[in-house]
Amino acid sequence: MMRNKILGYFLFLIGVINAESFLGYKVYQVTPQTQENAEFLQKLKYKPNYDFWVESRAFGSPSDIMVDPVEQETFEKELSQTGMPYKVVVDDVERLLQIDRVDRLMTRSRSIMGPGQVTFTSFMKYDEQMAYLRRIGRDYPQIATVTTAGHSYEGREILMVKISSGASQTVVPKPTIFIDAGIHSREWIAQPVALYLIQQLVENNTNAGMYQNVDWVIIPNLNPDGYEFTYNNNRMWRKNRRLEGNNLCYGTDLNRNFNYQWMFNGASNNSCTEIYAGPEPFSEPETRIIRDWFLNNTNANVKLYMAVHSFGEMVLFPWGYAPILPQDVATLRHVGSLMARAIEQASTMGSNYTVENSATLLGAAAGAADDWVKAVANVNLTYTLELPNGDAPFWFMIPARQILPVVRETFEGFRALHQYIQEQFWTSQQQS
Ligand code: 0X9
Ligand code: ZN
Repeated sequence: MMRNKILGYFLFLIGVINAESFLGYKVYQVTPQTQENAEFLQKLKYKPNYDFWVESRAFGSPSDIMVDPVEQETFEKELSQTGMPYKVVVDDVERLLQIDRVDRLMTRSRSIMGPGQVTFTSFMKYDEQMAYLRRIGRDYPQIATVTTAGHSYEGREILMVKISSGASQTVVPKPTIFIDAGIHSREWIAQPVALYLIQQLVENNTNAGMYQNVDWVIIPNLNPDGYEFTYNNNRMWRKNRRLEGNNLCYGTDLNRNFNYQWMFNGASNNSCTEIYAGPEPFSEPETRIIRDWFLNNTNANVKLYMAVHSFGEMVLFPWGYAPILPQDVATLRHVGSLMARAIEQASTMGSNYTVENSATLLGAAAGAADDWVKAVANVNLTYTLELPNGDAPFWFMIPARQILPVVRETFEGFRALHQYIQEQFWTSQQQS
């Protein structure tokens, strides 16, 4: 035990030494009042050194933007010129990271985890997550099929779990719900939400009804290179870790890399921004995994796709490339609300979800997975789920003690989705 602790502190120190420093980075809360203000903010997204943690939802609703020290003087001058109200809500991001590191150290040393086990009281490493998936594949071969969906750029296996009671007895396959999480590596509550869904489906017998008539395909960590990087080097890393050609900066925003209205809006060709769309659509191995799965599994009968992100308590639906509402907006809104209300009802932390078109609510962002799956893979119901972030002001650095309340309430949202999909798309002839 003592040895473990000493080792833990040692690793902590190594972490501090290896970590990229955010000393002097500030987070500004800026509130647009006019169209001009909103356009000013929109332009900042295309600049390196500005990282949007919270996107303004309307006039009068603030954006939280992390700004590099080298830009702060210019930024403050520009803000004064525009007359936009702002305040500094984090004076030094490095302080937040210290709190996060200590939280991780303490919670990891407390949660004793054997190989192949899962925990929701501390943040698991990529290897631990994959070991859990492999174990449930071995222990529950009748229900859970664990396969390698593909590899990340750095060669990490990206595992996928299919949960099913068996094939349909008719030519009509059962309806499928497809979930992926972790495309943005720093959104650390997303991967546990997917892992908890898997655990509850496979290991909690009272939920066995949830995979009798509906199949689930779940990728709990779609960006493992980014995730490892957030664990070891830079907690704020969002993109993958590929360096393209002579680019100055690493990483593509995988959620700008899908080939539907690619680069139309809200995406950048500058590799140093957080929203770099990559040199071309599907330039990244991680996004090709999603593309290839859908193209190779047209008979999977996917009825609902959800990308799990954080944060903001939102169920977002297409289109995201522009504030255009799809024809079936009423159904999208209805099903999204079923999920949102179920989560709120189960919530012990007062979660309050907004169900809305993503471009209307957050501004346009083209090349995201939800748009592609709807437009090209022809799944009508596609969503991006933005989870809660726990106690502000920790933003992405959600404390480990809040994993459990979030994963539990979100599971109730998945239960509501399952119920809808079963009612709408399953007929008794498909019984296995
Ligand atoms: O910008 C994103 O990729 C998502 N928000 S996040 O803060 N997690 O980065 C929202 C994506 C919404 N969908 C589309 N714009 N299509
Ligand atoms: Zn995200």
